[in-house]
Amino acid sequence: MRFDILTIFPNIFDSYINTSILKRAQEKKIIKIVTHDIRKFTKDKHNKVDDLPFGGGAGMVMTPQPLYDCIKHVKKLNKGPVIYLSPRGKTLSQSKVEQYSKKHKGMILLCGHYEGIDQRIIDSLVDEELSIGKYVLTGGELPAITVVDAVARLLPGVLGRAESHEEESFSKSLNRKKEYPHYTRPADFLGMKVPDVLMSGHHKEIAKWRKSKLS
Ligand code: 4GS
Repeated sequence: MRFDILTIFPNIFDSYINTSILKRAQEKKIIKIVTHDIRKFTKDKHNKVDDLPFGGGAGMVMTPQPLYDCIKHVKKLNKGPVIYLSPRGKTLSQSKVEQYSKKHKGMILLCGHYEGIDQRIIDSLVDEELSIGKYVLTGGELPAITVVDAVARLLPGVLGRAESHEEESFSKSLNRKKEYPHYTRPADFLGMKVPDVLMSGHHKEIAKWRKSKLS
């Protein structure tokens, strides 16, 4: 699956996408992640990406021309939906993440800054507005990384047995509930003991206990 990320801060992504599981997924060619610097598509001499809001008020708005040219350029490389990360969008959930991972060969993720982007870009080129939660961030970069990470880990071959997504919070197999608690060695840590049933070897009892701990 191909992810194209449109941002005015492409360097934000360097560390996260080139570490651990996303790094290995790219090496294995299961995913491709390409960042695009929106500022490179400016045409004015000061490379301005923002401007004052019509109607007045505080803050700046991302100006349409660089966004328009950048999105048009990326649409030639990626046939997936253009998704604008914004608190106005529908909130992301694990079932939505599963849909993206199954339905699409690619996604184009547009990161906003300041007060947001000119509405005419949303009306003409954005397929979907998506929020990662009901709070406000300084930019859409963390939401974009969140979407890439959540979708990529569901693609076949990305996770090994050690990081399996068979039984985890919000998975179908756990009826979309929060998962049960986990323990590892030592059996006694500073006097805090591991529940006896997990040490018993009774697989049926362990499954029953884990089910009882779902919420
Ligand atoms: C979110 C969010 C967000 C909104 C970007 C203010 C800068 C900021 N994007 N889910 N302008 N929550 N975006 O807070 O997606």
